[in-house]
Amino acid sequence: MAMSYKLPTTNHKLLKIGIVCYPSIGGSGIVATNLGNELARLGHQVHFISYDQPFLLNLKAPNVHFHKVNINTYGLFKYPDYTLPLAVTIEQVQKKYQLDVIHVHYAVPHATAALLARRIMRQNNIPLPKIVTTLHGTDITLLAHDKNLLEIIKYSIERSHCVTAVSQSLKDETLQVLKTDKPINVIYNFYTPLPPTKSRTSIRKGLRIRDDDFLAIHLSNLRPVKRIPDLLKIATLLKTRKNFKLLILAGEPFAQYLPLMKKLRLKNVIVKENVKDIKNYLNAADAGIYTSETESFGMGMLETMSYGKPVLATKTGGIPEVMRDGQDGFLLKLGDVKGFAKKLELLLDNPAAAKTLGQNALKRSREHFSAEVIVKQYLKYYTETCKKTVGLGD
Ligand code: GMT
Repeated sequence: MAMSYKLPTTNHKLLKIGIVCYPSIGGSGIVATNLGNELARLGHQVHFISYDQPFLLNLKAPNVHFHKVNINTYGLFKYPDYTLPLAVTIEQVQKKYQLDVIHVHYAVPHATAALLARRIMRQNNIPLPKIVTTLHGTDITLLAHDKNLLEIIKYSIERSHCVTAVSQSLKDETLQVLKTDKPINVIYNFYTPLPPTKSRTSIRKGLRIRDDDFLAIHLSNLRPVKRIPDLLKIATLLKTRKNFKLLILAGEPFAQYLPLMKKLRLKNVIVKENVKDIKNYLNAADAGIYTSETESFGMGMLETMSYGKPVLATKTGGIPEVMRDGQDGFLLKLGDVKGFAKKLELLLDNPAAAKTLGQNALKRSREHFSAEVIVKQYLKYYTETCKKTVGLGD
């Protein structure tokens, strides 16, 4: 498995780029951090701005800088505010480094803070950067349905110089929900699989499962949108298949689902929280399973595909843009737990078919969602599309 790629030669001038993202585990944090890491590898100066150091960030790498946003909790304010200290930190970084582009991940509060920072910069005669906003989903699929937030989301998107969405499905939904004609470019997410550091056998030993057990894996933050009860129902339907095991790698505490696990008397489900070496578990698994109500992209699916494993997922949001039904795995109707169980049985009974689907998935992940393919698109976007964008009126 080729895990890294040759540095592409680039004709672009070297840029100074700010990246504003959430630092914690989550698809958007992974994409933003890896994008910054890749840009730094290409020689661009990359300045991360966040309330904590993103967990995938290697500060010892050349061209990588991190600026922490300090949040004060004055007794005067009932609720600590992040937007204002973030805006001031962005302005201070700009004053010192004069960035060409500030690429924010999420419209609120990140684009809002960057736009406010830009107004302060103008006031203080500081050279102005372009603001690029990437939409990851929740801004639109959840927050924009809140009357208190809709207008600020719309403003932050419309006033950004350039906007990208991680799938066509998210772009369409954004245009429809915000009733805007703001140009939005689709740039898909990417993922670079890291080589495993432990063998399949040793990981399986640690999980107390056999080498010939069929291990389905699910990784997510367990938010309600992931429909964890559906996963548990699928595992219930497969109780009679003694060699079926489901591994849930939980980004957030699993405790809320323990009563259901107990009620369903599940013995074939293993849960691990806060796993850092996800690569070893993906490598040791046989397939991925994702029951989400919606996903603007579905990073967990891409991560699974990047390790050469087939994926079973709901046909919703941007997922069908990432994987193809019958080629990289199977797409199923939301809530069709019986359908999921049937397809898993099909894979259990046909290891050769599972292998072929997994190989297709790997090929697709490399051809469409690799750093090599996607980082170039962002660079082109920063240097060509955004360069031309004028008329923000701020
Ligand atoms: O909602 C989440 O699962 C977290 C969120 C995030 O910030 O990572 O995920 C959203 O962005 C990811 C990265 O672009 C996408 O892969 C996820 O599909 C998207 N989540 C939803 O749309 C629910």
